[in-house]
Amino acid sequence: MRIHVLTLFPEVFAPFVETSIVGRAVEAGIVSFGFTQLREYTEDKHRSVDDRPFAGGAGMVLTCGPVFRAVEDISARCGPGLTRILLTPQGERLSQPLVWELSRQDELLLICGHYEGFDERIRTGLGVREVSIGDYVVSGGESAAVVLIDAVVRLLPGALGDAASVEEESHEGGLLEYPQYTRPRVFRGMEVPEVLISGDHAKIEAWRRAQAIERTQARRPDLLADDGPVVE
Ligand code: 6GU
Repeated sequence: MRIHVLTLFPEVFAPFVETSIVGRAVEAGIVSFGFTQLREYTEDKHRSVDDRPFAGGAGMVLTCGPVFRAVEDISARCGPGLTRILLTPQGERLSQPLVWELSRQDELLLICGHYEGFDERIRTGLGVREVSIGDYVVSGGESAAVVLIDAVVRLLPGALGDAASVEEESHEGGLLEYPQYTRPRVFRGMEVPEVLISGDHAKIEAWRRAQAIERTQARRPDLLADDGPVVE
């Protein structure tokens, strides 16, 4: 997979794409990145990317010109399967099914905005998919892009050492993950559940599933509603 990022702050991505799972995936050739400075597509002396909103209102708005020129230039250097994603709190909320879907694309272009928002024609005129990372506001699309990149890259074949670990994580199968323990068996009087030391694999599996369901019911009943997983 190749991931292009259009941003006013390309420098914030470096430590992230060089570290941990994402860093190893880059080294293994599973994913590669290209970062483009939006300001390189400005045409005025001040290299401005934003302007005051028509009819007034708070803050500044990202203008069409630099974004259109940059997206068109990047697209011309990409294959026909490039998926354009605009990171915005108004977008479709990122979920594990959406992350899986994005992980199956060959090439992504993540467009990060700053300031108060985008000129509406960026949404309507560029054929973008709008994605939000949750129901709260962060100041720029960069931190949202980092979340999306991390969630997608770890699903690429070979990115995680242990293939089984993806399926057992929280949100796979629509449930939160069961509780986990490691040594020591007793820590400050807190014991590891007996069943996990029993060696009875069927019993352990049943306990884990029951714990996952109980935990999901207690913390995130919304995940069990309607089209959620089948819980016996
Ligand atoms: Cl994608 N961008 C910004 N600025 N805030 C957000 C978001 C994105 N997703 C949730 N909040």
